[in-house]
Amino acid sequence: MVVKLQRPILVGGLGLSFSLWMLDSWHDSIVQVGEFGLLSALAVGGGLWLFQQNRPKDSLEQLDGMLVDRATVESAIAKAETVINQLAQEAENHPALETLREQVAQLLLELDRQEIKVAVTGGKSVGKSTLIQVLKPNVKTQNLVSLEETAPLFREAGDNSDAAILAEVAKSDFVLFLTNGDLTDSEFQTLQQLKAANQPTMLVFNKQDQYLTDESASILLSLKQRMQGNVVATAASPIAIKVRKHEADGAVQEWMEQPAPDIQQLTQQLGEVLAQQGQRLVWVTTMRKAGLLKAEAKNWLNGTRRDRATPIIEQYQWIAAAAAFANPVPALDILATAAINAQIVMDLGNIYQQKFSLEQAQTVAGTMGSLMLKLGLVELSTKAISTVLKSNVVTFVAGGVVQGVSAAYLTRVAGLSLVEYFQQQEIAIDSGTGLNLENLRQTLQKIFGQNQQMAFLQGFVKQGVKRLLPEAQQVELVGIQKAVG
Ligand SMILES: Nc1nc2c(ncn2[C@@H]2O[C@H](COP(=O)(O)OP(=O)(O)OP(=O)(O)O)[C@@H](O)[C@H]2O)c(=O)[nH]1
Ligand SMILES: [Mg+2]
Repeated sequence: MVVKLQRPILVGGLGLSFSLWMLDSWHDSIVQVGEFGLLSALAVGGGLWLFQQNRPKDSLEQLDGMLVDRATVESAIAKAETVINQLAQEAENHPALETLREQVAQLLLELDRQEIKVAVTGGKSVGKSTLIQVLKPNVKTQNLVSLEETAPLFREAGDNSDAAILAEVAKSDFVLFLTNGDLTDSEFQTLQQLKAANQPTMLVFNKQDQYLTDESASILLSLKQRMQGNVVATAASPIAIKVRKHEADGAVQEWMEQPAPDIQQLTQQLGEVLAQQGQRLVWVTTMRKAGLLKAEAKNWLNGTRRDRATPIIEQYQWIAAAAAFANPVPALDILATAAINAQIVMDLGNIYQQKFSLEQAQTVAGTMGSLMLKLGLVELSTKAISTVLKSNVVTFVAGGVVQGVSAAYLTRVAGLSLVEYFQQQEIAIDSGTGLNLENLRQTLQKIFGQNQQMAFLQGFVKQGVKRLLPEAQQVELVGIQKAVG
């Protein structure tokens, strides 16, 4: 639905005056805003932005599935580089560019790295140090192999030092994950995490000598079932056993004897993996690092784009507010239409390298408007805003204030949703049909939820009222607020 505005609207207040002319219709409006800087001065605090990193795809079950060839890794590095170049294009002097580029160069060198890094990790006292000690002389391959122990995992519940340890682990090419029996929940979750991050891992059931033979066999079996293979049992330092010797003369001698470490299975399997797959393990690591680098570059890029998108959203927010205030229309569908127009879609799309024709932008705007209506967002926010207004501020203000503030609020939600939506789109949309409705709907609901907190709404309403009401009423308003608060 389109509302014709018959005359230019002049909105003033508190010296924050700005004028705007909306010609023709809400959709194809030509807008001029004076004192644009004032609009951006209305910076709304951070924390509203959600940083979403690309999550790794469901990992493949077996080591074989994780392994990649050189060309695949090279193309992953190239993709990271593309994002970095895009950042350079959009923010020439971005402070992160130098280190990002260094990292690319580093990754290219990494492709030919000869040394294979094996991380030995697990909970406290599972035998990491002991295992490394006995394993070192036994790992013989043509590649150099380093065995590095991490700090113990799972020290305290909810301990975030685990994240730092796992970040260290992520730099290694192969992981030996030690456990001393059936997996605890946190052990299992960490193993899943490693798998999801495409981190080749072998589960090592150490201290198997602490169990009876059939007991340890059944533990090994259950571990194998949970991990789908890739499990070995060891005893890096078996418990000393008492040896009793009966001499010919009837004397009995007793002494403690330290059995040799039982690590044959591990040495054999690890040796095989390293010898046969060493190079590919290095590539998998490089691939992971390329993915992280790309995500980091994307994050910077998104940050730069958000910095440019924010003032635009704010600009449109107050334009919508002023228009709805000056020409209050009670119907919710008109409010939805006022909140999001083709121009904001095009402006934000430009920032995110997603160019829309006017027609496509109109479709997107129309879709978003009707989504907001269907999802009940328009009704909900209008009600919430009028509640805030009544309880907090004034009852005597012109009816247009509710519409004005609601329109601003909806523009904000729509704008932020578009930003979030664009961020998730990997490739530019060349046609309006590229719009992912389901995705857009979810994003709208999410962003609406994030901006619905009472504290935020109250602040927002206050801002809106300040913008919309002339100075005289402001004074009264402050007085009433003081009396109420
Ligand atoms: N019975 C038995 N004890 C073992 C075995 N492996 C290690 N231990 C003992 O377990 C204890 C801890 O071993 P460490 O190698 O220090 O364990 P860790 O994981 O490095 O310990 P932190 O670094 O402190 O987390 C020592 O007393 C080892 O002798 C094993 O296979 N069987
Ligand atoms: Mg240790």
